[in-house]
Amino acid sequence: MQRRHLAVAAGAVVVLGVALATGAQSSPATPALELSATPGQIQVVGLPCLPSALTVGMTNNGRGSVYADMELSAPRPLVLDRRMFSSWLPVGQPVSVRVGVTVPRSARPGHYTVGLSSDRARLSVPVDVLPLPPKGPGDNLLLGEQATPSSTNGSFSPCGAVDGDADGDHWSTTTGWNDGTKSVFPDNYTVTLPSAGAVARVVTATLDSAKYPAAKYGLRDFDVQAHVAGAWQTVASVRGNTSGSVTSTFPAVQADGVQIVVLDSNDHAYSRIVELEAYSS
Ligand SMILES: [Ca+2]
Repeated sequence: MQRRHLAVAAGAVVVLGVALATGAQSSPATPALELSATPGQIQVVGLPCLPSALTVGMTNNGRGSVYADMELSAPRPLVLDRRMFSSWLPVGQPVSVRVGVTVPRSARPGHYTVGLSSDRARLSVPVDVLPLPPKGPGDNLLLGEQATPSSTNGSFSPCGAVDGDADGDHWSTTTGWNDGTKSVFPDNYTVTLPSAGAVARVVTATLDSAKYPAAKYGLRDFDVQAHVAGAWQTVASVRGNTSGSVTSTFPAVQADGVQIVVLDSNDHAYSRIVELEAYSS
């Protein structure tokens, strides 16, 4: 049997408010508290660099400011990075916080629920745990795996270059990696695999868009390295690049990690990778 949540659009806000009795008696009115979650439904994959998150909020629709607690609960295998959200709530001013939702690699796919509750309100948020993406021949081995760059600029995410989005037109702090040491090289973008396997091709997509062409902003000189039997070895070297996407092919190695060592970029300032991919053939 399968529950379906077809009607919940991404970005929707699910709201369940509990209006409280506010009789015209002398007792002070208890505030009505409204809970919210955005999006109204999320999907989670058991890979370390494909994180999911909810933004949960509370709104005080009562007559006076209150201090409120929201408890968050979730069944295994869901893991929440917070279990409680407490805030002073002025009337009519929503407050919200981000809650990371992850599952281990071994999580069984299925439908689960994150529960939000306060004294006077409840809200359930459906969570779909998806199967792991295939990592066979022809599949990108680096998708969602742990990325540990040498540095990361500002609000960019270390995971931005293994999130499956290689489109330079989408370049932003959410899909792409930009190092944090301006005009200082080398910079490393390192991705660790859960076990060693054949790697014979690496595709490096650097920043390349109409606004930010690779010839001006992309990687210029870099080495492609594979972690083989406990040591990094250079499997390809690229020099003087001006292309948005560089495919490096080499005799297959048994690697449990792949990294790009950036020696220079075309603006001589920052290393920018939109997506890094590796394949077994
Ligand atoms: Ca990306």
